[in-house]
Amino acid sequence: MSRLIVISNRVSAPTSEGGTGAQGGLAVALAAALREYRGLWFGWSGEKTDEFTGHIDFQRAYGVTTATIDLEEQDVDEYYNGYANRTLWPLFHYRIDLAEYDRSFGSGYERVNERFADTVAPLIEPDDLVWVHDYHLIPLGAQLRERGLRNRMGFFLHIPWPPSRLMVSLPAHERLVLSLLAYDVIGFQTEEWLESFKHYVERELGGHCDADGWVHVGNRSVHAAAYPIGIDFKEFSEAVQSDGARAAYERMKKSADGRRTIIGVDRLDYSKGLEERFLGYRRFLEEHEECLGKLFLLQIAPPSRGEVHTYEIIREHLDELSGRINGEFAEVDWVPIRYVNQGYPREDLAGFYRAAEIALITPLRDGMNLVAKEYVAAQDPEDPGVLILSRFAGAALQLKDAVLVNPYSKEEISDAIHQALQMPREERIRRWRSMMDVVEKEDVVAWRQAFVGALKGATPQAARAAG
Ligand code: GDG
Repeated sequence: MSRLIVISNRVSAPTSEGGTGAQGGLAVALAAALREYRGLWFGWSGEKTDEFTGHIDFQRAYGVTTATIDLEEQDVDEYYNGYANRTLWPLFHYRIDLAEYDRSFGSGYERVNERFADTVAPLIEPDDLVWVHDYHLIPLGAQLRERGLRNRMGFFLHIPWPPSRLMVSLPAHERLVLSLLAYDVIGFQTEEWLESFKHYVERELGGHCDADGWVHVGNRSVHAAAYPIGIDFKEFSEAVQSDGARAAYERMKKSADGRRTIIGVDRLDYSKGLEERFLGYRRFLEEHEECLGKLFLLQIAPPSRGEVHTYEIIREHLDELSGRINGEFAEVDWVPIRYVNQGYPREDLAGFYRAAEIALITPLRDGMNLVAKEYVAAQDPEDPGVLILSRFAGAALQLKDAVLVNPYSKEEISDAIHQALQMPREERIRRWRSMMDVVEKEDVVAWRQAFVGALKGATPQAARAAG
C-alpha cells in the first residue's frame, strides 16, 4: 500500500490516540489518515535557526511520524510573514488594498519552497502519495517535479481562490498559477473558488476546462474539484459530551444570569469581519432598546500573526470599538460585549457554543469556516440555537438553513439578530436538523477520503505525459 506524505507549513504532532483536548479537527483528521497510510507529516517546526542546515527533526507519537525543519529569520520574515501572510492571504481574501508586493517576499517564498523540496524529496519513496496543503506551498509540487519526483501529488487550498480580476494584481501571477499544474489533483473548498480558478485558467493561461473536472493548459492536465472540508464530527461530539464542556456550559449559563448569549469565535483576523460584526451588533442595540440588558455578545478572538503590522492595527481598532460600544450602552450590572483575546481548550469551546442561543459568524470572506460547523454540532437537539452566517463563507454553500447575511450590512446583521431572538422552537429545530445532517455526513473523514481517493485514482503526471 502507498504511504501518505502530508506537507504543510506547520505540523501538529498528535497529543493522544484518538480525539484530543487541544488540537484542531484538521490535525486530528490528518493524524488518522497518516496512521492508516503509515505516512509522515513534514513542515516547519515554528523555530528559527541562525543558518539553515536542512537538519530534519523526526518525532514519532501515537503512530504518526512528523518531520520538521527550522527556518532562518529572513525566511520567516519573507516567506511566512511576508509573501504568505502579507501578499497571498489578503489577495486571496479579496483585500488587494491590504496586499503588499515586495520583491524580497517573492524570492523568500521561492527559496523556502526550494528548501522544503530539498529536504523532503529524499524522504519520499516512488509509490508514496504526496498531499501538499495551502497557500504557503503552492510551488512545492513543481519544485519536487524538478527534483525528479514522479509520484501522485495533490494540493488542497484551505482559503478562497480570488476572482481573476484581482488575481492579476499579483506580480508574476502566471508563474505562480502555472506551478500548480505540476500536481495531479487540485482541491478547493467550494465550487465558487473552483469556478474562479477555472476562469483564470481559461482567460489568463489560454487553457480549457472539461465538464468532468479536467483542466488542460498546453500539454499539462490536472484534475480540479471542490472538496468541502468538515469538522471531525466524532471527536467534536465527544468533546461536547465531556466533563470539561459541561463545566464550561454551566460557567457560561451562571454568568449569563438569564440573559441570552450571542457567541463569536474567530482568530483575530481582518477576514473574519469582526469590526463590521461589532457595528452590526451596535445597530441592533440602537434599534432594540427593549433588549438592552437582556443579551450580550461573547466574542472570543485569540490573537494571530502578531508580527504582521495589519494585525496589530485591527487589534487596536477592535479594542477601541468594543470599548466605545460598551461605554455607550453599558449599565453598572451589564456590558453588551464581552471581548476576550485568548484561546480556550476545545472542550470549553464546545460548552460555550452549547450555552449560546445564537452564533454570529460573519467573515467578509472565508474558505470554509469550521466554527459555524462546530456550533451546529454542539447544539441541544431539543432546543438548538440559531446560526447567523455570512453569505461569503464557504460554509454558507452547505449550511443553507442558517440565517444568511451580508456581513458588510449593519442592517442585515441587526435584523438577523432580531429574527434569531424571535425564532420559534419548531423552526430552530427544523433548520438545525438540516444543517446537522450536512455537518455529520460531510465531516473531515469524508473530506480526506474523497481527496485521497481522487489522488489514488489519479494517473501520475509522468504516465500521462508519456501517454
Ligand atoms: C482556515 C481557513 C477553513 C478558534 N479559537 C479557538 C480555537 N479555534 C479553532 C476553531 C476552529 C479553528 O480554530 C478555526 O477554523 P476556521 O475554519 O474557522 O478558520 P481558519 O483558522 O481561518 O482556517 C478556513 C480552515 O482553514 C480549514 O480548512 O475552514 O476558511 O481560513 O476549529 O474551533 N480552538 C481552541 N481554542 C480557541 O480559543 N481550542
